Amino acid sequence: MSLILSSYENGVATVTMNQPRKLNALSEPLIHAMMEAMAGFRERKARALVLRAMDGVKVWSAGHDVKELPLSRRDPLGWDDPLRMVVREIETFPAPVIAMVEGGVWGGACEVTFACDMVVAERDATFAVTPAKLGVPYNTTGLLNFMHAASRMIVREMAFTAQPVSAARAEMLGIVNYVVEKADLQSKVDELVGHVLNNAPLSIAVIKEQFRTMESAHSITPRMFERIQGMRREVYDSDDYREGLTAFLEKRKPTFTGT
Ligand code: YXS
Repeated sequence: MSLILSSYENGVATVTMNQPRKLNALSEPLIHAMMEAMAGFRERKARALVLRAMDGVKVWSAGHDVKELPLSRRDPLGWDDPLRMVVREIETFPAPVIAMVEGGVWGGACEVTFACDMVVAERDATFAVTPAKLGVPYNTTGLLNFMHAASRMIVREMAFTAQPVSAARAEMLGIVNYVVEKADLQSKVDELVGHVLNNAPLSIAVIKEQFRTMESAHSITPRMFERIQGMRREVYDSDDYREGLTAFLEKRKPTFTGT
C-alpha cells in the first residue's frame, strides 16, 4: 500500500496520507513520500496544494513517529528531522497549502497543520500539542509556529496541558479557518481553492514568502540561542525524556520526577 496518494488537476495538487494502520504517524518514509510529491508539484507550478488524510479517519495524524525519536543524547527535533523538513517544505511551498482535517491531530502533526496557510476541519476534529506529555523539549522554530497559530494564553494552555482542543474551540480561537460538517469538508476546501485560483499566483507566492520571512524575523542572539539549546539538551538527556518515550512504547502512564 503506498504511503501517500497524490493527484493533480487544473493546477490543484492533493497529497493524502495513506497510513491509517499507523495512524499516519509522521515516520521518515511517510514524510519522504510527502516531500517527494510536493517537490514534484512545486516543479509543475501547482496553484494550491491540499494536504489531507483518507476519508473517515479517526486520526488525521498521530504526530511524529515516537519509535523514531532518539531515546537520548541526540536532539529529537534537529534540523534534519523529517518533521522539521516537511514543515519547511509547507512553509516555502510557493502556493497556498490547505490542511483538510478530520479526526485527531497530535503533536508534531499540529505543527504541520499550523504551518499550512489555511485549515478546514470537520466538526469532530481535535488538535493536541503534546511535547510535555512525552517529555520532549520541542524545538524553537516549532514553538514559533505554535505562537503564530494561537494567542499567548492559548498556546501555553495547549502546550502545558497537552489536552486536545475541539475544532469548534479552535475555530473560535482563530486556529482554524472553518469548521464544517463532514459532508461539506471537500466542498469548503474546493471553495477556498477556487478563490485562490482566481487570483494571481506570482502575487500570492511573493506575499506568502513575505509572511514567512517576517514571521521568522526574530532578534534572537547567538548567546540566547546557545542558552536555549543547552537547556533543551538537559531535557532530552534527562530521565524524564527517556521515561516519557519508554512509557509510551510500553503503553503505560509515565512517572515524571523532574530529573
Ligand atoms: O500497539 P500498536 O503496535 O498497534 O501501535 C499503536 C500505537 O503505539 C501506534 N501509535 C504510534 N506509533 C508511533 N508514533 C505515534 N505518534 C503513534 N501513535 C500511535 O499506533 C497503534 C494504535 O495506537 P492506539 O492503540 O493508541 O490507538 P487509539 O485509537 O487507541 O488511540 C489513538 C491516539 C492517537 C489517541 C493514540 O495512539 C495516541 O495518543 N497516540 C500518541 C499521540 C501523540 O502524543 N503524538 C505525539 C508524538 S511525538 C510528537 O509528535 C512530537 C515529538 S511532540 O511530542 O514533541 O509534539
